[in-house]
Amino acid sequence: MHTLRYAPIPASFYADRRDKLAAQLPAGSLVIIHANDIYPTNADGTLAHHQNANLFYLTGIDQEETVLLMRVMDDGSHEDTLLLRETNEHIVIWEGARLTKEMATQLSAIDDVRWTDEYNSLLAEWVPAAKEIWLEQDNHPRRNTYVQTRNARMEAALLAAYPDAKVKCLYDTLAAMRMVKTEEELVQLREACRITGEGFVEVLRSIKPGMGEWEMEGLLSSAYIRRRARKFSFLPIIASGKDTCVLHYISNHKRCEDGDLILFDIGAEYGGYAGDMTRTVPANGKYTPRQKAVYEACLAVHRYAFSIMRPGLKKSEYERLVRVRMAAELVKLGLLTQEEVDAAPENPLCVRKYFMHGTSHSLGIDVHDVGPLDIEFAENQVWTIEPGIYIPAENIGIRIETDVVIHADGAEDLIPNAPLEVADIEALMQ
Ligand SMILES: [Mn+2]
Repeated sequence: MHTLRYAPIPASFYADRRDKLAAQLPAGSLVIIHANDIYPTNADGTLAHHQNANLFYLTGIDQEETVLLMRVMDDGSHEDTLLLRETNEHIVIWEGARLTKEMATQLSAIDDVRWTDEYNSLLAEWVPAAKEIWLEQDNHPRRNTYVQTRNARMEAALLAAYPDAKVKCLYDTLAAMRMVKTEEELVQLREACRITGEGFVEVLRSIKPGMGEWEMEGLLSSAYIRRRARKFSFLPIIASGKDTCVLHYISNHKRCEDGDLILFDIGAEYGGYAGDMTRTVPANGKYTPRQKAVYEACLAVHRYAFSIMRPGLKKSEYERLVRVRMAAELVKLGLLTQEEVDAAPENPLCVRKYFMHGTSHSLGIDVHDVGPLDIEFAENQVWTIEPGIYIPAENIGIRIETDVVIHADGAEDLIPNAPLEVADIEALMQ
């Protein structure tokens, strides 16, 4: 297989995922999952294709117009069919290489691969025979979109053609599966995280006052893509000075100045999996005493969060414990008074004045991965840990983020190659 930039997960993983999904669906179920659309820009332009995460999770196929159909039979077995956009020698010349049926079988372990022109005739045969139609409806709790996705459009078309079809939503079942990573997925995530950290350290050595945030973005892009990342896993935040306090600053248009902090919230995407890391460093290679004090307070909270993350702890309880610890640090920094904290010592929401976001989100194929907002931590989940302290009046915004996998005895750092300690960062920048 020489068509991919990355080493793919073995096809047995995808067969196993489909077995596990089918085992949770009643006999007579028909699963239909489409690729994401390629979104238009203007004229004949398009955005890059970004595969539907659930389709990728069940097939490993990263190509537009792909469809997965699964039929759960009366004996509990399942018959899987993959529909691919047709390719031939003529299409290859005009549009570039697409997967052949043989390549798709190698990647997905699905033997029955056909071209997409069979879609409607297969539905005509299989929809009326199915008891339930299980569709990919993205119900992420923070989803916010006014664009109809390809899966939503195909659902509307299906219901128009088959008004009696009993439609069910796959979201919760697939979210529960995707929350817990397999060994094969951890291989991809470890590589995404390795690239994320290693590329950052390469760039860190060349930073100096006067450098443009965009120049650092360019160097990082090179450092990641040279290591076989496809791209950044999300729009990179490279924020100097006052913009370290802007949580989603992405214009990266300023030159950093002597005395500034620079906040990097960045990640590489490898093999369809996302890294997500934040480091906050001094433009001139040395923190001021105040910057250092705030940094070390944030790092203390980061290390505390890391130390308590373990199976069985509820996410909401973890966030509360982190707020308690953060409150103590903010009092030491003179940002909160003890009286403010004592008003609600068990859950000091007053910390939100300086730390206004959550400490952790799940990570996987998506940067903000699937799963309920409140959940119990469990083995083989992958989470970020990213406390921050933002003081706009002092042009100090500090966030320290790593990614971890949870084991029976606690969290393992997936980005150990990027420095955390003040002394280590300053040494690398000399
Ligand atoms: Mn994050």
